[in-house]
Amino acid sequence: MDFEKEKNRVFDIIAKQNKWRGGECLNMIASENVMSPVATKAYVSDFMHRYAEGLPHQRYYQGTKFTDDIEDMCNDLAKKLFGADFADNRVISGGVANVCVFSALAKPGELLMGPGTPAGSHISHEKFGAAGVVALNVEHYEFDFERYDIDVEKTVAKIRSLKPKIVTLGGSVIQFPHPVREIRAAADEIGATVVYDGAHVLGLIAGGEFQQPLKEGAHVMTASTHKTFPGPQGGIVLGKGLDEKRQRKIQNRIFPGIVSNHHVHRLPAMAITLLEMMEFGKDYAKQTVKNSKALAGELDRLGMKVLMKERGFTVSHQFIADVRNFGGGTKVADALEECNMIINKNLLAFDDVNNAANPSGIRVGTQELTRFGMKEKEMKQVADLMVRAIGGENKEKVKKEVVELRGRFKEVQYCFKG
Ligand code: DSN
Repeated sequence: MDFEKEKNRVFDIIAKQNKWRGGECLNMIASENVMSPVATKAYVSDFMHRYAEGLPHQRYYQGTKFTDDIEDMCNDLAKKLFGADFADNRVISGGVANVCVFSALAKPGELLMGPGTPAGSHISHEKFGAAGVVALNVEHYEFDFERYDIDVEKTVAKIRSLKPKIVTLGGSVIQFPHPVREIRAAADEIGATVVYDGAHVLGLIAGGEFQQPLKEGAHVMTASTHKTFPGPQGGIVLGKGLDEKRQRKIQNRIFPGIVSNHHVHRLPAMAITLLEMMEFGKDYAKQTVKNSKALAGELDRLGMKVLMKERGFTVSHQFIADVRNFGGGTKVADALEECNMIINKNLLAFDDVNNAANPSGIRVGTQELTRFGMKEKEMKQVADLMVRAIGGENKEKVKKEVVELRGRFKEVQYCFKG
């Protein structure tokens, strides 16, 4: 093997990725974001070489006194920012957070209920995903197709009748607040735990621009830390009013249960992002939602069927559109990618979950465009470019305009400078 050549190949791939996704694309995957330059700087340190199994100050290896400091700092900042009395930053992704929490709060064979993937739940809430892997049974809530949302009344009746151990809210498609208070009231009747998957909206929650699940009654909030919350890739578990027993079970599931080392190098970047969100989160979250509404509205005006129009499309960072008229989600997502606009195809609530290869919809998120300073004016331009790309206009021409637009928004905003 020519090692020099292969080594250079690695750096060549990095350079291409940095140039393309990092500098020439309009990135609108609703689950991605960019860290600030200061958080990025904090990401690379000696911590990335180290181990720290167990809880701070109770580790199984030596050499962890500064890991304890940074992990304590992350947990304290997270509790403050999210109004939680319990925070654990050791889960290495939102999905892992869900496995830990679900397996801690219910035994094999017991029932978890949630909206279901076509209605927005993350795959980890499903029988074919993490919930099933830890041998839970799964039933879905009732869906109101007219409002395109959870049918609260019928769902509460179903919860009363099926008596699940865990009820989930939140997830991967979430344009409007979920009925946390109503589901908590039903959960209390049967002794179930309410788990809100805040992976997508964590940054909006931090900025006070979305529902506050823990205040509204969720016992636990799981999340990833890199979607609207623009931190390092990873996860978090937060709790409020959770009794000692359930808290300990969750912590035991994290370690020694499912996570061994918890990727301690992400903690300094997490601490910086928590601080940045305390300082700049409100403005960032507000503009993200404004941009999401503006982009959805303009796409709708230009002929795309954006869902939930009657309710104003969205009050989060994301919206979904039914693109069957344009050939379906796969065709549209591919056409956009050819013009450097990156979104994902998405199941809609009426889709068969087995139709994930070509679902009816697309999902679009505005958090990353917002981080780079784009506002409503640019959203109009983005909508125009999207519709032209899907409509079959010369791809090179559209792509050139995309690269030009992106080139004017290179610096991350809403963060510490220097
Ligand atoms: N499935 C991812 C998403 O919502 O995009 C999250 O893991």
